[in-house]
Amino acid sequence: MLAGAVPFSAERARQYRAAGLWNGSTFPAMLHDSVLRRGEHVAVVDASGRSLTYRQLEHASLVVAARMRAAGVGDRDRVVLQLPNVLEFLPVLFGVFWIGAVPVFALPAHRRESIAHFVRHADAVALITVERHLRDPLGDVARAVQEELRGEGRELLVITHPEQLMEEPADGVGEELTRCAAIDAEDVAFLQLSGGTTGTPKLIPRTSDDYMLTLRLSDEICAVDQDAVYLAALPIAHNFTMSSPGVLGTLLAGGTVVVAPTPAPDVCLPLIRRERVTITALVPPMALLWARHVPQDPDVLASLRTLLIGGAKLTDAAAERIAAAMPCRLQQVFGMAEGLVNYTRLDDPLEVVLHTQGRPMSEHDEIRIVDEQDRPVPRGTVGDLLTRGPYTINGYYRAEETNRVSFTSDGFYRTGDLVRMREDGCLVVEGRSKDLINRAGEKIVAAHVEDVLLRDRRILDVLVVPVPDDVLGERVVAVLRLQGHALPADALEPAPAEVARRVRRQVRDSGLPAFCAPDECVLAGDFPMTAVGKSSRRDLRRMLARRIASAA
Ligand code: J2J
Repeated sequence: MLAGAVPFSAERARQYRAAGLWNGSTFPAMLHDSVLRRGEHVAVVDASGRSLTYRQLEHASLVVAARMRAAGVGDRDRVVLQLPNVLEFLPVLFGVFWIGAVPVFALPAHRRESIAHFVRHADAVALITVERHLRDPLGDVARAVQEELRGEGRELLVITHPEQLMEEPADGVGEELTRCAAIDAEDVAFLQLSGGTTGTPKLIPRTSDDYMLTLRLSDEICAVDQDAVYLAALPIAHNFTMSSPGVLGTLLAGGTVVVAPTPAPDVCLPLIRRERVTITALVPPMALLWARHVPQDPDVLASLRTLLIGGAKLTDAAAERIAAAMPCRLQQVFGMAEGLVNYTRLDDPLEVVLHTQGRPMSEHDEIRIVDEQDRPVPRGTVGDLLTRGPYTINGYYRAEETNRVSFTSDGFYRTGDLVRMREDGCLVVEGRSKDLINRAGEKIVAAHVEDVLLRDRRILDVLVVPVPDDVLGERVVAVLRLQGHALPADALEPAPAEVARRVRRQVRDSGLPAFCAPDECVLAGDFPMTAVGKSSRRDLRRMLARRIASAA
């Protein structure tokens, strides 16, 4: 096992093997299987229409492997990938797998501090990125990180033209260079990043065996087969887009991956029509945006069968809005890069699809919902979600201290999510344990207030956050984006008195306790986003704190 990763206990590993959950498959083997079955089928196509068949994808990844190996990258070396959604993502990824190196998945939106942190923390030997993505000079960032490390006496190989890695050398790629590394499926295949909306991302070691299981289960639950055409709208590097069922689930099934440079509807809707996309995945704010831009022409979305929504809470009101607007079925996904993934099922009643975050993928997923003393709460009561299972990690990479608080002594991961389990076994996410607003001792679930407010069609989106208050401890602030009220992206301004009155009345009339009514309402241009496009409460709280400090 890669040093710094926490292995499964021998007993649990034995059970998972015996139950056939882990089957020894690896990523190069998975791709080769698909080549055998689907060699001439298009594996990946990008927005400009460039494409690779399965055979071409495998060949390109062998060229990448040979070039990486010739550059001195070898078995178990860590390689940070900061690649946007470009065609090269897949050949580079499989090339890195092929030589037994360990990719670390940075997101295009990560800034220099985070990239430097990943490189140092993983002790990476190489960083592969592009010169530019949208307006971001990722190449400059990479070279700045390289300089920084050089100052510490460390060399970092930086590659900013991944397409050059795919160029066939004039004298071919020697057989020796393209020999696949001997890969142990129970060892770490890559380091994924934690997606929490707080703090610096942690590194998550996932094994081939455990990840292959998530792909197989996801394909089955989402009905992804060789006819699937999956649109990667969110960043491919994110665990949701990568595996639920995502890009890798689609390649496992022998389908086609369509790569979109951004999830914006003006980019994605034409791609859906052109490539006859059957399935895609979005975070809730983006799904709400799509729902407002559904084209009149029914042909545009005619091929789309499934829209997966996950990554952050989809409130009931938002779910209803999206279901009413989108001409396809919805599937909610409540997943985490640490492992556990829950889905609503394709044959679930609409009520379940709209109002729950589904249930675990595997019957081997162990779920505990507990109170502050780690005692199980009665069914239906909100508590902290703990989990353990055949594809959930046992510890973050090189993080002994964090692991002591993030895992129980018997190996359950503390998700930090507040959930309740309904009688039918479905989970409902009520918030993050840290997101509770504590107003003079009254605990307020931000998502409940947001849900009530989203029922008003004039409100495009809303975040309810706490702001420190001398009297109350924390007061409740609703930050609103209003229909027909465009503001500059980073604007925050007090809402007109009549809007604030309406908002308070709406919360009180909803049956929520009176203390849930926002003490203050603020209008915003855009919400700050995390690297994958979830609305970031943490950044919004910071912005509000700055605004309050400058007003004082
Ligand atoms: C509420 N909160 C959710 C949901 C994630 C599939 C889908 C998403 C992710 C992901 C993923 C939520 N409702 N439907 O990896 O494979 C919040 C929870 C969770 C955290 C994990 C996948 N879906 N969340 O979002 O590692 O708080 O993974 O613990 O980025 O997002 O974030 P991340």
